[in-house]
Amino acid sequence: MKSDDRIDAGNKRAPTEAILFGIAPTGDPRTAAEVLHELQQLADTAEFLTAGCMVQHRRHADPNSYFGSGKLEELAEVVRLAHSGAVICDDSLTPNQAKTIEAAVKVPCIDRSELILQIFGMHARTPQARLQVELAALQYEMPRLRRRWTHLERQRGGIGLRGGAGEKQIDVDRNLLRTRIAAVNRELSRIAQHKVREVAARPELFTIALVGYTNAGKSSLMNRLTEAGVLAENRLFSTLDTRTRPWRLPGGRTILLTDTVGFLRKLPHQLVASFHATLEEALHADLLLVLVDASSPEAAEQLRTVDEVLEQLSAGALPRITVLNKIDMVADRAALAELWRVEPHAVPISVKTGEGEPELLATVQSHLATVENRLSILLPHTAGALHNEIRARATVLSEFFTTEGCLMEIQASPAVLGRLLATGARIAQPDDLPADEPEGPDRDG
Ligand SMILES: Nc1nc2c(ncn2[C@@H]2O[C@H](COP(=O)(O)OP(=O)(O)OP(=O)(O)O)[C@@H](O)[C@H]2O)c(=O)[nH]1
Ligand SMILES: [Mg+2]
Repeated sequence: MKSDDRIDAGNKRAPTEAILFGIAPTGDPRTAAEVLHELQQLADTAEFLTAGCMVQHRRHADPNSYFGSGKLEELAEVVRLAHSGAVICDDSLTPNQAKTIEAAVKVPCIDRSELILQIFGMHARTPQARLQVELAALQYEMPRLRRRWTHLERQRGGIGLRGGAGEKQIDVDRNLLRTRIAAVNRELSRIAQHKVREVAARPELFTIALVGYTNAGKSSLMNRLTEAGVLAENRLFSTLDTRTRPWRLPGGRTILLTDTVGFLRKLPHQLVASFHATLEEALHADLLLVLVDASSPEAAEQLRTVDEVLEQLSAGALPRITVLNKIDMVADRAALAELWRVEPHAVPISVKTGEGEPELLATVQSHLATVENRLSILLPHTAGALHNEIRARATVLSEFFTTEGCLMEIQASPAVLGRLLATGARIAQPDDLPADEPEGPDRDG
């Protein structure tokens, strides 16, 4: 089998039945299906049918064959009895481990990295996402060329690789891969530069990035708040590119929301590197909303993974609000209480029912109040055109019309305040207040 066929999963094919396998620590009381629950979701998303799960309890994977030899024979027997078309490993395998497993089970062996690459290949929509997936797939291929050619040589009855046609072909392929990798990198950095210019040209709007484990409900929350129409579905990695949409707060202020690619435990390192640029854009945000699927039995572990990835991206210190989503589906109240103990300031919500949305809004607004400045300004009638802009970019705490213009108390970032003062507004003076209003402008809520 050519591994291109596996990575290019965009083509429709009849679902292949697969046996999932992995290792668990000695003494782990979970069933094989529980240990491999996430792998099964991934396999499902990649359109495989799970025909069975097998787990070996051991401390480390065998460096040559992943499973021990007895267990590997058992796996081969199960594959034979179930007539499975593939085996899928819960970890990333070395080319050598994959080769040994395929020789034993006699069907293609797909590892976690390859499975995730397939899913990314299926879901990539924008040119940037497609190139990022292609880059990751090319890098994944590079060390595996030898395995592919060993197969071909064996099929043709060759006598091994040394000096044979396969060896020459590996060199040719390796050069082709290198050339393509360089071209994709060039194209990606062109897109990245364009994005940097785009982000820099954005009006100084407060930006929030939605980050979190895959399937936590980031796109659903974005849709609910902005009516953005982003694809949200019960599959892993629905979103691969970064999308930014305006969120209009009550009162008319607009802040930007950025939806991002979901995180995952044991994400292939090629993909982490490729998607760095996408995430980097999001990580220029002023605030992170870290979404957690509170109904998942793995919620605490998923939150830890998110923390680790944020650390790796040097975004660990960004201000953040943790949001416990899918509260409508939480069955295990004790697990929820435990999450709360770890994240005492987390906001519980349900994007589905709308529960908790007002509290989330209030939390975001009170964060804004702590990081922005308040100022009383006078907007002279001659600068009346700025009025709508102020409403969109700043929180208007009060406003009051006088003969001079509009007297406003506003809260905004120093950049926005600076620009307003440079384009027609001025700082309000005590004598801007009408004589009968010595205490200050009326508050209108
Ligand atoms: N019951 C329930 N389901 C929800 C809630 N929020 C989201 N979902 C569902 O969870 C699934 C995943 O939602 P998405 O918004 O695609 O999740 P995501 O975090 O964007 O996922 P990726 O893009 O894959 O990283 C969808 O089927 C949603 O309908 C909620 O509050 N309650
Ligand atoms: Mg999404």
